[in-house]
Amino acid sequence: MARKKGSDLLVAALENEGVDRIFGVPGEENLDVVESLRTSKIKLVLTRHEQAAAFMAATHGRLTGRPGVCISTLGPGALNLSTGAAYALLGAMPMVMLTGQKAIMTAKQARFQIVDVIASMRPLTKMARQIVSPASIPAIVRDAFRIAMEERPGPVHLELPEDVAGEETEDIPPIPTHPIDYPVAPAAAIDRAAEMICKAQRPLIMLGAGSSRPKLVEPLSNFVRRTRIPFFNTQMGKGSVTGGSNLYMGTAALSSGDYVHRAVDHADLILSIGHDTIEKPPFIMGPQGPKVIHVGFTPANVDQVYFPHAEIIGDVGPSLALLADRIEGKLHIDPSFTGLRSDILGRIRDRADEERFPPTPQRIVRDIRKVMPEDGIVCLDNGMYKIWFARNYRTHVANTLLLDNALATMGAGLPSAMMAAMLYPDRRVLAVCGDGGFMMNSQEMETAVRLGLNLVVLILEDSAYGMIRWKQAVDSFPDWGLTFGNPDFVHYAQSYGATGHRVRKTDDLVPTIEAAFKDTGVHLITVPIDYVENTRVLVHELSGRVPEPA
Ligand SMILES: Cc1ncc(C[n+]2csc(CCOP(=O)(O)OP(=O)(O)O)c2C)c(N)n1
Ligand SMILES: [Mg+2]
Repeated sequence: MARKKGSDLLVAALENEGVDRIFGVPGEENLDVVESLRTSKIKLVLTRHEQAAAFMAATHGRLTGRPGVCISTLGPGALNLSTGAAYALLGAMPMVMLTGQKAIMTAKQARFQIVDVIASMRPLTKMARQIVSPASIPAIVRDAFRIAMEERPGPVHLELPEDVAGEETEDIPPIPTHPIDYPVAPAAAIDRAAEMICKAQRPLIMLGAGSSRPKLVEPLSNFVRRTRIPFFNTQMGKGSVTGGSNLYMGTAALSSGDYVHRAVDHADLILSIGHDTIEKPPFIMGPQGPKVIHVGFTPANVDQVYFPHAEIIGDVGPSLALLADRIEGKLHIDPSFTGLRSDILGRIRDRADEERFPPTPQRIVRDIRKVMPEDGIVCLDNGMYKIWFARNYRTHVANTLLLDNALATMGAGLPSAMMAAMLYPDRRVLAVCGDGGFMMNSQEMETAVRLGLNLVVLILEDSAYGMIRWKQAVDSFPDWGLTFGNPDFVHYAQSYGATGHRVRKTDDLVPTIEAAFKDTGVHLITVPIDYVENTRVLVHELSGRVPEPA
């Protein structure tokens, strides 16, 4: 029988899982793997930082349900994957991380570059394992992919030492894959929930992060269409229902006190679908308030602010279909939700047309919605603008506003948009970043240009870590220590071979983004942002302290 190296078995196992790209920065310990990749169907996509590779791989998992794969060397490279691991763990994104290691049978370089990577990955992953023999590779890889994909999805880590990668063994075939179906919730649980919903006067659906799983698009939309129950969503549940938009009550970008919470306060029962308590609470449960039914692949995590009264646990799609069978046509949805809805959405639209320069966040969100088709994908980094997008950006298609309300890390905006652009070359993809977050992974502009991606990056310039500066002001601290200078972003883009644009008047924003999309390649657009609205709306207006200024 032909002999194979450990790295050949690894790559064959990855091909067996349908992997088509691996993102990362190899080190010398990965060279056998690189050589095995050279003759495989899998592309090696070099990034300029491992963190970006992990963000891209995680986003692959988020958008497709199939783990993205990233690779790094030992020690320093592996540690650079950590933030991406945490991003995937908190965000429930399936991902497989492969890292190299010095040989385990010999120690010719003593302890040079060695850190206990497995130990560092353990709290950041669903599984972290060292591969100690080539013969175990097919089984370990299959197990890793299953664990990464199964509910609740997340990252796994495999460490492949240099000598195991290079060691020859018999050619062991990969383990065939098969689809896995989850059990459907038991009838008793569905009956109980149906009874509660039918008794309720003012039921309301909440779509949480888990409802954005790619396979739930159809079943969730059907459920809303059949039951006609009004719904709102958490930040990461945005867009998970298509159609039925006349039932959309808003997005909970804050935990309480926002306009959408009028609907929450009005409800006497909340059917909470896919809520994951890693998200900043979309509403606060207390001793009073609506009854809550949790629907999820896994039981609810009970927290001080989330302790459901009943649960439907099982495959969400078919379980909800059974629930709809029991309640369809039997509900009397309170008509006052309709009036409440137009009031909430009207408030959210406030100042979206304002002409002032620099533009307000509301205007920027409105303009972006204008240039993005329904299936266009907006990928946010983390900053103040995230709250505005979560509140104000209407989504009609699942996973068309990618934001991170879980780890809420800066630096993922550009890499996640690059991944979206690679997966959906025919759709418009826009990264929206603050001037702080963009600079945390801006080196990937080179990767984006090298890959020939069609991508537009919008930078919101306030020369500050704006969100922290805002919090500083809200907490009555003096304005101190949170501003910085920026490079000339137009020249910066050009130096990478991208096209740079600077928006100088508010009315230029739409045509500039539109022209960038009509052209091909990577475009970077910088626009200043007026953050006065942060305090005016999110503090004073919502707390009712300040009347509308003229
Ligand atoms: C990696 C990381 N570091 C720090 C933070 C804390 N943080 C949250 S928002 C923010 C400021 C973001 O600044 P910028 O990207 O310019 O966006 P802005 O709020 O100014 O629009 C900071 C420092 C974080 N979330 N992630
Ligand atoms: Mg900023």
